[in-house]
Amino acid sequence: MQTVDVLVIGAGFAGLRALYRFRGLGYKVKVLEASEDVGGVWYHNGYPGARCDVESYDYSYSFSPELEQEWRWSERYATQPEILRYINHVAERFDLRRDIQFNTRMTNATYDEASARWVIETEGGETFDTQFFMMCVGQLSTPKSPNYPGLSDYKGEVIHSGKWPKHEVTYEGKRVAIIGTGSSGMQMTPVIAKYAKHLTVFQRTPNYSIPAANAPVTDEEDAQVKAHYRERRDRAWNSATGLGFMPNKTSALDVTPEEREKAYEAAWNRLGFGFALTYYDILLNKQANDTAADFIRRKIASVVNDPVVREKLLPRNHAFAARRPSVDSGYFQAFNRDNVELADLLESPIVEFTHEGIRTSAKNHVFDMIIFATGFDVFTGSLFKPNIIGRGGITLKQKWSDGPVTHLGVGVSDFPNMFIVVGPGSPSLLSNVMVSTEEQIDWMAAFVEHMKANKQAVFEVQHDAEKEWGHHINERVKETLYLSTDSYYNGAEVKGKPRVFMPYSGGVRGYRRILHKCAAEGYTGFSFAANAAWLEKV
Ligand code: N01
Repeated sequence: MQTVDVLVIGAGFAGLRALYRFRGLGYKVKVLEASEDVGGVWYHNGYPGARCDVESYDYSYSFSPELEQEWRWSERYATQPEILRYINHVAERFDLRRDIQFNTRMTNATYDEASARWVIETEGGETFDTQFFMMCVGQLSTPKSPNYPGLSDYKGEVIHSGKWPKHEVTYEGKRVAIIGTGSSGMQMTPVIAKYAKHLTVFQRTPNYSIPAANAPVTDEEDAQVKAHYRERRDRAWNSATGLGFMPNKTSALDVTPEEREKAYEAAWNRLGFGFALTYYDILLNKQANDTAADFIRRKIASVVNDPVVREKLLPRNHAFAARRPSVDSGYFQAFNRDNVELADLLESPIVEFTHEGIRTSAKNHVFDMIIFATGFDVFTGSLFKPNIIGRGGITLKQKWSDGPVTHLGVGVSDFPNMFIVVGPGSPSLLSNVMVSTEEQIDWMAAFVEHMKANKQAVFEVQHDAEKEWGHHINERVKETLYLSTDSYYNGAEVKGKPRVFMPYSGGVRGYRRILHKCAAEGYTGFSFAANAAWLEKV
């Protein structure tokens, strides 16, 4: 059995950051990673066209000014290989690999009440004993593939976007299917379209998307960002989304249609996700939202030639950004190619897979390769994979049977000394997740330092605090349009999943203030103890 102070699960952006921070404070840290290398989702999502839809300079670590200065991003939105190179660079530069154990999947984590420590077991039969236990497993890391009748009969290649093979995948001369039109499907479509003999995109829900307006980063731009990096970070930390866009105080309904058109046009051509912040109430008021949605529909319509395909691609059944919109590079234009076909699943659902392809209610499709871009079991998928057993033998799955409950998205009652990073209850997927990751980990490190200074060995979330935070999450989301549609924010992506809104919609800046207030007031909502004996009394 190995004994450590902090055991971290996952060697993606969050796990590496946790290792760096806690090791720097003198704690003995170990990271367990199921895969053979660092990178988390960026290791697995190697599909063609994969790139970040947050600008490179903002989707990067802020903890080291030297790292900021020496790393040179080549494009405004970095591709997956470039992000993976960055993660590897960080791992090397800060000598992180020596504390990461690869090819090691955690299967069980059990809180031992007598010692007030966690016992972690792995698939390979190893055991670790740790005081603190951190889940850094991401939110989009358990791929979800529909289980169609006949799937196992299909003789061609089947690939999931979130578990892209490491061998080279070629499309030349092939008939390819993509199922799903979320960010992954939309990113890969124009790239695969260029090479495949024929590409069929199966769409269930038309999705909003904003052009990436990607471009190479010039030396001048790079120097400009690097000369003012702190100010840029400050803007990100103090913005609602962590993307650095400052709140616009104007309502979309308080300007003339001409002014609005001009503002949307400017944002469309330059801002990526910032488009959603053209007016402060786009995500708060349906009428305001309609103005943005209508603008996007007109933009989509203007680039698709075929009137029937055009109509099918227009998102109409949900408010813009109430589900995660995409940032694309030529998705809609790809349907103007002769070799690209849109298959509308609402009109003609999939009946079954056959040995040579897919049969819908309309026709038989023959494919050499089928790609599932069907998303993930979001937020809880990877938290439920291992068996996490807290106080009194309760499992995390049991505890969250009606949906996740947390205090501040940091910890869970009955699971002492366990941290969850950018999981449910935190801004997470509603923010630039890099900002939220660093914010939480630094806060957790200060929290543990506080415990050490006060000679406390155990923390636990108070039940009332957890209830209050859940109430606050629900109150904040009611101010928005997020509840107006089904989405993975509210558990609709997996049949039978509890339908609760999981991330915190109060914004990065607001969340940050709440975390800091909690710390300033002596970590309200948490109980502390010097040893395990107190647990009997709680
Ligand atoms: O997954 P999704 P994703 N039959 O869940 C469809 C991040 N990301 O991998 O909407 C047919 O968004 C489903 O249809 P519907 C980003 O946060 C970031 O694309 O359920 N179709 C939908 O169209 C993103 O939001 C980047 O009706 C089925 C699609 O599959 C998140 O990851 C890049 C189906 C799934 O869309 C997930 O994106 C890529 C079925 N049975 C991803 N089941 C960056 O740029 C599902 N679908 C950083």
